[in-house]
This record gives sequence, structure tokens and C-alpha cells, in this order.
Amino acid sequence: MDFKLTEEHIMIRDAARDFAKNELLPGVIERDEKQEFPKEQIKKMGELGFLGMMVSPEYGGGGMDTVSYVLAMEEISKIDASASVVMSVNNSLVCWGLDTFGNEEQKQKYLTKLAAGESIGAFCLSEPEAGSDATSQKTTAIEKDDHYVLNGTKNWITNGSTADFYIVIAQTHPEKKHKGINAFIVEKGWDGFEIGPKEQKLGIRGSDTHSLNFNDVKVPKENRIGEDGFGFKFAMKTLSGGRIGIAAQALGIAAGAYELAREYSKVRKAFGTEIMNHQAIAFKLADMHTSIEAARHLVMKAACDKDNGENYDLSGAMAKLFASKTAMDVSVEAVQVHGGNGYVKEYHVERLMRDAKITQIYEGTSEIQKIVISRSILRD
Ligand code: COS
Repeated sequence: MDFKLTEEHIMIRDAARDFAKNELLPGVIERDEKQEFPKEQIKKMGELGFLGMMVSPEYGGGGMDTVSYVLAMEEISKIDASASVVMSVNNSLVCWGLDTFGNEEQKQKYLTKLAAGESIGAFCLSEPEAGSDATSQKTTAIEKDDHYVLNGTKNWITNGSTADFYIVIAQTHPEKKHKGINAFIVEKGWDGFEIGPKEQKLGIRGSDTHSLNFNDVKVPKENRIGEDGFGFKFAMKTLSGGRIGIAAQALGIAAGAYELAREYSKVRKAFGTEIMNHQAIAFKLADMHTSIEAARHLVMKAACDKDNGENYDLSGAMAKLFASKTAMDVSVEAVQVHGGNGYVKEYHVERLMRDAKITQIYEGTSEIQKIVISRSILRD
């Protein structure tokens, strides 16, 4: 077992770290306050190759491994989790799904632009009554002549109004239950496709979250991904990898909050000395550091499983479950270390604490991860 990163991994991590510090940190508080999408910054991330990291160069991607991806996700998330969720959805849900299951025409038409960051993608599975219970899709896609007719509503869609292309999961044959579900590529601007109002959120406020309505949207048959009825498996397989990305995001939020708390403890004085000299604070930092290292090992294990062609449903679920709890616990403690300053915006930790919560909810709640984990360990 080799715990050492390669030179290339270190280069990618450092490039992401520099980008986050130089391009994302300025204005991050204001974007959070105004719920403003980091448009310019995302454009630059695309130009630098952060939006299609694992896609093969043939389709405009970086041809990198999952380890590189999680290293970059961690660094971006330390500073701006709103930018990193755009990166995560585009890389792991949209690009990976198309790269792995799309046909040649779909890759040429859509993936090349998404991987190069010229277009942004969204992944639309959740509905008002189908979040965790993903098989209960009410959105329908009914076959008619050379197309499908799409009707329904999707909820909490990341990149809701900023995306160009949307992967939409819908029920085609209700009598077949989950085996009748399909996944489609839908373009913004098609007749009958409406974007609902922007959600007012607790955290990741710079990201752009909307509901979407489909009213008799005509989707060409060639935009279905995979065989008829493959949509639920497509969603599950894609989300399994997505969970590694969100685990890395949670790790980054935790590490970002911890680093701020550690540095603050070296300069803030109380009772005549820097607060790091008080065991109450030093022990908090020790606990934070230990759980972050444990989370990092789980995230890396899941990334390596994926890169080595192993099954990563279990390791990805464990990484997300543990890293998201670590993000929550560590960010709460980081606010505590900062005392009164932790509660005001300019010290950043209150934002990281608000951002942390979503990592226990999206791409499968912690309870869903426990279903995946328990089924996996009890099956053998
Ligand atoms: N990879 C491939 N196939 C998978 C899979 C995976 N990771 N997980 C499940 N499947 C398949 C199963 O093999 C089964 O197929 P068959 O009927 O052909 O055997 C099918 O999907 C249904 O699986 P299952 O019976 O386990 O479905 P459940 O309704 O019990 O749901 C969970 C399983 C809970 C794991 C699933 O619904 C889930 O992940 N829900 C959360 C979805 C989510 O992340 N929502 C957030 C929205 S995106 S922000």
C-alpha cells in the first residue's frame, strides 16, 4: 500500500489550491450574501480543465484519474463550496454519465462541450415526491413517433438556470416500475421547458438551485441514454461516483474550517496567552485533525477503488457518510474556536458551517448511505 501522491497529483492539487485562493476567495462572502452564481470563476475553471477532469482527451477532457479529481475538489471546497458543487455535478454526474453510457453522437454533440467547460450540465432526478425514494418517478416520457413527450417537475436542481444541457430521469413504462425508467439529454430553451424560481438556501448560496417544469417537451429519441429502461440503473451508477465527489467536497469544507480555526488559535489571545496554549482548544484541534485524516483516507480509498476498476458503491457511501458528518462536526467546532468572531461573516467559518449541512443531504442523505452500506455488508 502506497500512501504517497504522485508528482502529477501534487501538481493538480496545488493548481486547484492556487486557483481557489486567487480566484474564488475574493468575493466569496458577497456571493454567499447575494446568492450570486460565480459565473466568471466557473468559466475560468472550465478553461483550466476542472469541469471535465476525468473525461478522455478525445472528448475534450483532462483524462485524469479520480484521485486527481478528489484532490482538486477538496481544495476548491476549502474556499468555495458553491463553486465546487458546480464542479462536482458537471464532472461526476453529467460528464461521467455521458462518457460511460452515452453513444458516439451524444458524446460528440454534448460531452465535448461539457468536458471543455464551454457548457454546463445538470442532473435531474429529484422530484417533489421522489428524493430518497428515487424509483417513484412521476415525471413521464411517453414515446410518440420519433420522439418522447416529457411532462413533470424536478426539484432542487443544481445549475438549474445556468446549465445548457440537462440529464432528466423519467418514467416511460409505469407498469414496469424502475425497469421502465429512462434518462434523457434535454437542452435549455426547448418548447415547454420552464425554469422555476431560484431556491433561497441555508448554504452553498452561490450555487444556482431551481425547480424545473416540463410541459409536453419533445425529446428526440436519439437523446435517450442507453437501452430502453436503463434510466434507473444509469442514475444509481452515476450517483455512486457522484457520492465520491460530494465526500471530497465535505472533506474540503471540514479541512477549510479546521485550517482557519488552527491559524486563529495561534493569534487570538485569552488569559494572557494564545488560545492554542489552552488545552480546551488544543484538544478540539486534535480531534478535528484526526477525523479529517480519517475522512481523507475513506475518500481516497473510494477514489482508488474507482480508478482500479473495483466496485465503489460501498466505499463511496462510507466516504460520503463519514466525510459529511466530519464536515458538520468540524465546522461547528471551528465556529466555537473562533468564539464571537466565528459568528460573523468575515471570518468565513459560519459560511462553511452552513455549507456543510447539504453534504449530509444531497446525492443521497446519510440515511440512504446507511441503507447502501448495510445492504452491502449484510449481503455476503
Ligand atoms: N448500481 C447499479 N444498480 C443499482 C445500484 C447501483 N449502485 N443500486 C441499485 N441498483 C439497482 C438494483 O440492482 C435494482 O435493479 P434490479 O431490479 O434489476 O435488480 C434496482 O436498481 C432497484 O434497486 P433497489 O431494489 O435496491 O431499490 P430501492 O428502491 O430499494 O432503492 C436506494 C435503493 C435507496 C439505494 C436508491 O433508491 C437510492 O440510492 N436512493 C437515493 C437517491 C438519491 O441519491 N437521491 C438524491 C437525488 S440526486 S441530488
